[in-house]
Amino acid sequence: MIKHPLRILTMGLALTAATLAAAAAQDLPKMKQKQAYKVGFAQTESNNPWRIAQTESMKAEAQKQGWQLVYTDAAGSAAKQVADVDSMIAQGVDLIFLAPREEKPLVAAVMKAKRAGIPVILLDRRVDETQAKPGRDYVTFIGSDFIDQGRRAAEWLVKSTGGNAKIIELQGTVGSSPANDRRKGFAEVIAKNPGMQIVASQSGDFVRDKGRQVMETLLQANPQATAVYAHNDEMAIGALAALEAAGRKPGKDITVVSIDGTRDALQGIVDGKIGAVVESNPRFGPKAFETARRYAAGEKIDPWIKVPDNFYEASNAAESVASAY
Ligand code: GZL
Repeated sequence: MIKHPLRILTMGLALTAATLAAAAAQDLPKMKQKQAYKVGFAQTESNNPWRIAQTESMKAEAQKQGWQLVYTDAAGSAAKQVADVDSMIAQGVDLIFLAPREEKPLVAAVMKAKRAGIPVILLDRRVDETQAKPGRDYVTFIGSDFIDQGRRAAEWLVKSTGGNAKIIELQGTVGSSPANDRRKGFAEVIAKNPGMQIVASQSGDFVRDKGRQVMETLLQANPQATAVYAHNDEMAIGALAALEAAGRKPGKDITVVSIDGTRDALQGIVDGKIGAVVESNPRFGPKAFETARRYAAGEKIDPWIKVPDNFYEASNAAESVASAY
């Protein structure tokens, strides 16, 4: 008997739910204590300085600790990142560090590793916590408070514009926790200031040239804009090119605020083109490996190990350019 497509879909969803529930019921995999480990690091992509700095930090720490690192680069594909985690499971790594590109698709990778008895530590980005939880499905999330980053960017913008601005927002990767939460934190503060208005908001995927293209389009449609909020520095730098090509003078007739702390962005502050940058520290290596070792030793690990972030503006950017990435 041919099953109706809807029936097949319903069965599929039921199976997924059942699989998730079964995995959730299992205990968090342990990590045997050894002198050195074989660990995986599943990176999202290497298309901007932030991602490259994160990878360099992980590779340097693996070298320093004498651990074997199985590194993969998903080249911007959540599906490939899930497959990359599959390959690490097949290689029998002791633990997986995962920077989940997007919140929902990467839940599958976390649960597959758990079912295979391999602990996962999330770095940098979160997965959907209604489906996978720290302390139950993965060890912990090590990363910044992206909602607070959005709030800090908005608070600075309110102060620097006297509470009056028409804002173009350049969002990060669609479905990623930094994009979702930076938007949420920023909007929360803007909503409390009647003179502040987000006139347009669109994703530039955290990429410089997409940021430039999106800025060009949104600026044409919103010539009245007086401020730009970029979810990362690469899109902010791209936005500067679009603004100047349109005859605008960033830092004079339009205020730009961003997040990350790359060398180009800090130089942009020194040059007076970018107003402020909220740091999002990419150098996870030491804390990631220390946490794995603590977990292996049987220590209780907090569900969120929060990474502290600096704040850069005209008063302190110059002194940090040399050490930036
Ligand atoms: C933030 C990180 C973001 C950066 C971007 O922790 O996930 O991804 O802000 C990067 O520059 O692409």
